[in-house]
Amino acid sequence: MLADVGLVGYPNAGKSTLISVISAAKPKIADYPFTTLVPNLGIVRIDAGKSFVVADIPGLIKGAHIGKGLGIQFLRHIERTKVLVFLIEATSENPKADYKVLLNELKLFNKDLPKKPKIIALTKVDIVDEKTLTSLKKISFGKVPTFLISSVSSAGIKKLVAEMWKAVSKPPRRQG
Ligand SMILES: Nc1nc2c(ncn2[C@@H]2O[C@H](COP(=O)(O)OP(=O)(O)O)[C@@H](O)[C@H]2O)c(=O)[nH]1
Ligand SMILES: [Mg+2]
Repeated sequence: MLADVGLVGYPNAGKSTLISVISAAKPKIADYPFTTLVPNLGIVRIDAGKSFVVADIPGLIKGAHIGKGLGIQFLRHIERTKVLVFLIEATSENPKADYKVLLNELKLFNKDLPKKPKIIALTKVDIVDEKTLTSLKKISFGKVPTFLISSVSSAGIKKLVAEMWKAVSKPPRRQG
């Protein structure tokens, strides 16, 4: 599998649904964890000649790097993607803590993984109340560009895809 963008996040974060709205792929979607047993690939078309491949990396949970859940067999796939998009549910009690756990899992698997260009998407904003939304808008994940999205209402999706394209099409940093 060769994808430009890898979607990482807890089971149920909305990875497969996002792929289904930004590409022509129709992955399996369900409201229970571990629906996705194989990475889904989708081609995102921006314009003529402008497209990239996105993959959802299933089953990342705490302990994935030592084989918990189903994450470990997929972590290998992320090693070959150029950009990582972290999907975190907007309804989470603590999105920052979730991000830390996810990032740490990647790091424990391969210390170079967190060095890849990163984007954060806070998902399912259609189901959070106005007050939560206001506080979510203020969360900062350091320098990592962050988007509030909903695959149901389409909120933020265009901006997220534009950022993905920007990161994918950027020439790699020159070594040494
Ligand atoms: N309300 C709402 N539900 C969503 C959204 N995205 C995904 N879901 C639901 O969340 C559940 C898990 O979605 P899925 O894409 O399978 O998550 P995955 O495990 O990360 O691939 C499903 O019931 C989806 O319908 C969204 O933007 N808004
Ligand atoms: Mg899935």
